[in-house]
Amino acid sequence: MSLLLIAKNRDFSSLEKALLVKDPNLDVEIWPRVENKERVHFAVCWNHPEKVLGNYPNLRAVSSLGAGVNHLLDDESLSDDIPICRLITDALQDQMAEYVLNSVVNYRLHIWDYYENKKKGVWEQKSTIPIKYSPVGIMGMGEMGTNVATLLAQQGYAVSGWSRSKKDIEGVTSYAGNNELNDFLSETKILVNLLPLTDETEGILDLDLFKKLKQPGYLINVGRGDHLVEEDLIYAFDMDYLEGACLDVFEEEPLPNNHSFWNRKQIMVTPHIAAITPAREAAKVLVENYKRAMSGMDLLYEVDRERGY
Ligand code: NDP
Ligand code: OXD
Repeated sequence: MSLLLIAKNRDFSSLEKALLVKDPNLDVEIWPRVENKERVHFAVCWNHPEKVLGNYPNLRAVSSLGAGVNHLLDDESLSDDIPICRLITDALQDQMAEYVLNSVVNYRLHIWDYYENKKKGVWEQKSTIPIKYSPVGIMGMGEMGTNVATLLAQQGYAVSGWSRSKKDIEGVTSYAGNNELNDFLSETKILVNLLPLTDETEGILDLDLFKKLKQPGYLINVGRGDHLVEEDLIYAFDMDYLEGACLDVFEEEPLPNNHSFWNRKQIMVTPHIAAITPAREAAKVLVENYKRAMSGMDLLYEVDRERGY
């Protein structure tokens, strides 16, 4: 029985090492050099080639190498009866909270304007936007969103969260379902997207939604690129619905060299790095789920295929 790591353009050496430290008896294979396809019982995938999973007839479970699983649910070669799980760790949650908090603070302090001014030798003081004028709304109150909301609330921000079901989190106002989306948006100045990508959420970040924020709003997209209607972001700047955006995820990754986002002053681009699990922590969860799958137990962080997350 083997555990297979599959990704395009990824160096798996530290993860392979960490998996073997965790369990020296594990048989780890790295795609595309697979000795025996029949022996592959557990696959760990990130940005994997289309239909590759159909090559392994004895798969018992598949894990994402991250929190998102849209790449696995979209893979038609993966049969419906194979359980899919996610990789959630404290490190992933903490990094996400740190990334969002930093993005919020950079916005309030106009850090990106100072960065531009430094290139031109311009000394111009701007008033920092007070916390009380910076209510944050988080779309998606799951493993990531809850941690982000808690940290921001502890820092003194007015925080609200939007999800399918109501939440009870200290210092956080909860809105649930489509009926409460408009109320949530009207309370929000800084919008953080931490939804999973599903049929329901694809394209949710559009002009109509930006229009409903406290204006001008600010967008932090750390969910998926396909949540955002890219041309609507530009219209939203032109119409002053939004004054800026910090984007970590894009429709096409890497973001193409000629993409207009690179030259937009209002947009901060980071290369999908908001949260990346360190190999040692990832190995703990992967080995646990591998063992569970081999012995027919329920998996940690198993995905509900019907819901799509
Ligand atoms: P979870 O599955 O734990 O949480 C998803 C949340 O979204 C839940 O609160 C859920 O509501 C809510 N939700 C789902 N569908 C809807 C909908 N139609 N309407 C309203 N709310 C909805 O996901 P995670 O928090 O672990 O991760 C979220 C996403 O963040 C990932 O899917 C991934 O795309 C992205 N991500 C990005 C990273 C990066 O580095 N940029 C790193 C990690 C994650 P409910 O609670 O009611 O079910
Ligand atoms: C994830 C990601 O889903 O890094 O974990 O995007």
